[in-house]
Amino acid sequence: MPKAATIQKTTASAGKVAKNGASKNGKALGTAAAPEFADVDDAIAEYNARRSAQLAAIKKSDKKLLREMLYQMVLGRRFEEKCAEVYRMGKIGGFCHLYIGQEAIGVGSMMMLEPTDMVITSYRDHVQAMIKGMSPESVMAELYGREGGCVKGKGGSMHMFSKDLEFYGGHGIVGGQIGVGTGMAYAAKYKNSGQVVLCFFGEAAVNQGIFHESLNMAQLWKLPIIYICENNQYGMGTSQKRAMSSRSIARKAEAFEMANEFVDGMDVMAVRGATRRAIERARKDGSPTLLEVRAYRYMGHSMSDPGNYRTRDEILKYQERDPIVLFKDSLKESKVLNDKDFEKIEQEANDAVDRAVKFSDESPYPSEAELLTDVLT
Ligand SMILES: Cc1ncc(C[n+]2csc(CCOP(=O)(O)OP(=O)(O)O)c2C)c(N)n1
Ligand SMILES: [Mg+2]
Repeated sequence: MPKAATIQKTTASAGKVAKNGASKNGKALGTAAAPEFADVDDAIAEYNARRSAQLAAIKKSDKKLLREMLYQMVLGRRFEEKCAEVYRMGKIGGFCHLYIGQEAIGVGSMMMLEPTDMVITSYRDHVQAMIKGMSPESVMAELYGREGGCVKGKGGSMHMFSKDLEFYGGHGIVGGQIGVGTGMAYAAKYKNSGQVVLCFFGEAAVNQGIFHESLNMAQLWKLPIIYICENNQYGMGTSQKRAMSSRSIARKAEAFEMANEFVDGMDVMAVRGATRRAIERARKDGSPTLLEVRAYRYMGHSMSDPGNYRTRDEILKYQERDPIVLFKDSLKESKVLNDKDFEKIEQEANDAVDRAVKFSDESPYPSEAELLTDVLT
């Protein structure tokens, strides 16, 4: 088997995890330890050891909330699988980037937010839009380019947006949302609104100047923003290893004296814990945080990716620590849910996706009169 793509682990022996789910050698303000690279087998060992932290976090959490978290993860997965299916049928045109494998990041972080808090992300935005409260119907219809979509079919896959829900896109320029998100946090501080901003981006965006310029300003001005780097290990067909000289993304925050944490993105409770700590800092005195959340993209970069830069074996290995399966198993072991409850969750998610497809099939295309509305000319 060709050597698997590498991923980061902390320098502490793999698997040593603090009770709160953060790396054991993380310091008071969540400063991540110097990471090194490990192969996927080490990552699996690390996760297995971390499982006790997930079980402990589950024990302390509300059962209804845990059920909702699992539902949102399953809904995201089923929704995206359906996207791939209808894309291949020609119902969705243009670019389409799927989130499969990364669900624990969106759910773990965004379900810590108040409805008034703001979110901004990249083009990999369908699932995050739904977690923020957008209906599967309006996300799917947007993908179809139909009138019933969240922006009337004029944005498509990469531009989910809802001012009412404080969801500010869906951005196609790599790293572009980091500057805009920082501006949103500045506005929240200026207006003393009490809002925090979650700003998501991929690891390849970290090589853009805007990342460094924004973090500098956010720390200098104490802006209430949480930068969440979804390190899925690839920027299109380029592995992080081939593109970044210093591969700990969390540690880059230290250049700005910013709090940071390195988190296992396959563990939804670990993501939740790290986000809780970051939100507390943001609400207390507006301090920003950088979270590097490691995950793995199961699907191609977009629907048109031939995927010849990695092996099938590598993908299968990562799928062994699937975030949904692992969370399900932990919930079962904790006696929060049983097999019947899981079946019900699956059924509810499948029904929601079917309704979204039906709605989108029936929704008309935008009329010609819409061509110049809501657009900057
Ligand atoms: C400024 C800019 N450069 C290049 C591109 C082309 N491009 C689109 S996505 C992408 C890779 C981004 O990878 P990453 O930030 O890791 O996010 P992921 O797709 O893995 O979620 C590139 C290079 C772009 N859209 N914008
Ligand atoms: Mg990436």
